[in-house]
Amino acid sequence: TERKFFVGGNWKMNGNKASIDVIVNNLNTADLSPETEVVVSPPACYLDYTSSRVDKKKIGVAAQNCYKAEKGAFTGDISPAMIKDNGCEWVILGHSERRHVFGESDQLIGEKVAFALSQGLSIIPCVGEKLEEREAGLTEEVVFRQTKAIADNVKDWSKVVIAYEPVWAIGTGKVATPAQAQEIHQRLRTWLSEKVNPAVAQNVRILYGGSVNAANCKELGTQPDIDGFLVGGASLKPEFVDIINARR
Ligand code: G2H
Repeated sequence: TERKFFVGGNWKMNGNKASIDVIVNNLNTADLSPETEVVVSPPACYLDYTSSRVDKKKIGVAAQNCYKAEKGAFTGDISPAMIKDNGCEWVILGHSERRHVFGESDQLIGEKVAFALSQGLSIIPCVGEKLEEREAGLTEEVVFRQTKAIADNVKDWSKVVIAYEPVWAIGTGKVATPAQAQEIHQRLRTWLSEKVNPAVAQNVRILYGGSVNAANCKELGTQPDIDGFLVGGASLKPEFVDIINARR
């Protein structure tokens, strides 16, 4: 396929200027595969600090969330324009922690998708089932419902990289097997082919997320419908470089 491999580092609510210096210096000087598109995602208060330090030729920067309005009385939130003003091009939307810790709905995430795209950001919307949903045989129903709420709000798919992150595999050390991940990625691509169109399904990158590390990334990365990773815990460590280079 021609889909460029993509690895995002989602730092979540971790770190400080000193630890960001260590991560960024490591990435800037590392031998990163030019075949991989790399994005890191710091906490909102470090967007400027991070984007002004990464080597922009090799590394993009994403916010972890944003709101669906340009400005106004939305205490505690940030807008797409603010993300861009801090030198960043991307935003993660609908991460499972936004859904399940902060109660974001499919409806709200869809509105954020539409607004972030309209403001010129590229987006990494996330989908994924909870353990009880998987055990009840609802994985596809949940993933397709979440994806529909996103897809209904996308016109330009070149600005979208989807992340499939089964909630039971997030930060638990319990990674999906390559076969489990591939199965859902393939079904999601088929869904996109039928519900959006075949060209979008063929070209959109679908990342796997959930306890990806240096030890498991190679086998996951060889699956035909896995086009990269969204990495949490391991993106804070030097092994993030090995994950970026998983296909080498
Ligand atoms: C899933 C992932 C990053 P981790 O949330 O988005 O985190 O790799 O720590 O499971």
